[in-house]
Amino acid sequence: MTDLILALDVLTREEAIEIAEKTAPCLDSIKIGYPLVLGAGLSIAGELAEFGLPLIADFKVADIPNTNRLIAEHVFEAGFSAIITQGFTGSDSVTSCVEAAHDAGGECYVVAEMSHPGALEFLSGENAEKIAGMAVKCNADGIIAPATRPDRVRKLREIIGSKKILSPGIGAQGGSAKDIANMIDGMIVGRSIYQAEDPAKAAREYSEFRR
Ligand code: O7E
Repeated sequence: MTDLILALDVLTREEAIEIAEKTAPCLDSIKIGYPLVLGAGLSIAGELAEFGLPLIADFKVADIPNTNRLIAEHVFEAGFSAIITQGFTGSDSVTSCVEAAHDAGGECYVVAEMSHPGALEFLSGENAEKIAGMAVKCNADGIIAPATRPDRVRKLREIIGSKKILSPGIGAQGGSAKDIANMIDGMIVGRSIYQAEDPAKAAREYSEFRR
């Protein structure tokens, strides 16, 4: 299955609820992070959970093991189903997030390689491959890999085997759903849906790439 995950990076509760109402029937889950939570408060997670879709917490957690666990505990208490952590902090920090997620019955994904051009400075190539290998050893549920670089997704897939790959960078950042959908487990799409003139139509069009 390739899921369609909406990156709901709007800034207010009202916009978030409006877009979720329009698009939820075509989505498999919703990802929120700093833009919305800093604007609307963590309680927005409970409101969005009412749409009946899994909610992914994208705080790209990147701290020492104890702090990572404390953050993860808040996230799962707030109603999220999954958390995203950075991998460059090392295996003890990642393990802490994975364990907190699994203790709560949730999932943990590790950012291996990012989708923007600047990622090529530090967070790509050999470093990304090492992070992907480490994510497997730490028993993470999957990794984040860039839809803007399908060749890299292919390489990271060789390393992680059947673990999941969630991929941002489709649409606004130039990645193509058509090119990447059959290589990954989740397409993360933000602006191309929530900034579209007709978000419901845009979500429906992306949902056609689910398999
Ligand atoms: O470009 P958009 O508008 O489609 O949004 C993409 C979303 O994916 C946005 O929330 C951004 O923060 C996130 N993202 C990336 O764009 N690139 C990455 O490398 C990683 C993420 C991300 O979501 O990481 C955790 C999944």
